[in-house]
Amino acid sequence: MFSFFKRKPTPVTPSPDTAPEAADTPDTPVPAAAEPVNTVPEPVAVVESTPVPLVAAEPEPEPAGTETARRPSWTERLKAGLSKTRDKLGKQFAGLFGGGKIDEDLYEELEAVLLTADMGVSATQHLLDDVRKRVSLRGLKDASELKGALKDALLDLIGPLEKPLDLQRAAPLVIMMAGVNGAGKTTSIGKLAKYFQTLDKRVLLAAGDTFRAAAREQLAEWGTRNNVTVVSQQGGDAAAVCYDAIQAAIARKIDIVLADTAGRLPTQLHLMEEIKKVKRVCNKALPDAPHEILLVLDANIGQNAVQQVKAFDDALGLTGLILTKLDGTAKGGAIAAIARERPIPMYFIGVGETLDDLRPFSARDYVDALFD
Ligand SMILES: Nc1nc2c(ncn2[C@@H]2O[C@H](COP(=O)(O)OP(=O)(O)O)[C@@H](O)[C@H]2O)c(=O)[nH]1
Ligand SMILES: [Mg+2]
Repeated sequence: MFSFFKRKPTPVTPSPDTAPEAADTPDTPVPAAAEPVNTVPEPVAVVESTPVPLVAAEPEPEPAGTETARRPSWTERLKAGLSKTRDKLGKQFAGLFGGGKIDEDLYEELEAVLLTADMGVSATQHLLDDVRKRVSLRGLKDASELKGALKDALLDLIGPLEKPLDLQRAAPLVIMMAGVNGAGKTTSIGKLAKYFQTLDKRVLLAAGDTFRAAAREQLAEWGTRNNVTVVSQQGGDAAAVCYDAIQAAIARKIDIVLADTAGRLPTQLHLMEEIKKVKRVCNKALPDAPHEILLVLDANIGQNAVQQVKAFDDALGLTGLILTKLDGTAKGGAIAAIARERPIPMYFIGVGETLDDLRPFSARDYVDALFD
């Protein structure tokens, strides 16, 4: 049986059953409302911060005093987060949009600017063609009018990436993370746990990065901070952990399971097989699970993100993306490259390391933060 512990996971007696096999067998019965079952070979621990129902995150305290003590709003943080990209683009745009004639030289300069923001060749070409059309349709003559046309073109390009995550369509809704090491998977899970709690959702975390003890501890830490349960296992199999987490979520009427996974490169085929197995086993624990497979991308890799998106999508069938660390890079244009080459919904973007620095992606806010 599972054991439920306060904070410190303690091993429980292992069963002779071998869960990875059991979980991987097509005929494995899936209990409708599972008692947590001992289907794993290794000790399983559920770290429970508190047995009371999950509480919605507390509203940010408004410090008494002046307006200046106020925590910056999301729009302000988004703007600050995108400041590197904006500064880089802005300086160049200032020259471009300053005035003068719209001519071929100007288009060439614009092309160079878009490429340096890591938009990639295809998106850059697309944007240039679109801007040319808008310029001719609107009869624009002066370079100062180009900015509006470019903003509109960019908004049209990245707009389709904006899609709300449908949290209602299953309970528990199982969200599996994927991505390379250090992309921000575990941190994003911590942030999302809090974000979903503010929407009155009951959240459970699955410590599916079983390769490193530190990864388990890191997730347990996020669990404690957010007051949510973390299902983890010492050593062993990510698929088994996720299987058990889903069973526990069903039994406890949890709304959302966030499953962490170990980092991997898409070229590491054995590791890609391992994550495919996690996906299959989730599906055995609950039909249609995982409902979401999110690739977490570090914005610092710029347009190389496109290759990662394609490779993970081909292997796993991604349902969405999370772009982290936009605050540390001037390569924020990568979103345009993704929109052009593999338009998978960009559910969330991250602009910092605190709990509140991950929010749903808004194409309009993004374009405004880049240009204004
Ligand atoms: N500046 C910044 N750092 C981030 C962001 N998201 C994650 N990180 C940091 O990136 C590092 C790796 O994150 P982690 O979640 O452990 O990556 P994982 O290996 O994919 O699980 C940590 O130091 C995080 O604090 C972000 O949006 N902005
Ligand atoms: Mg991690």
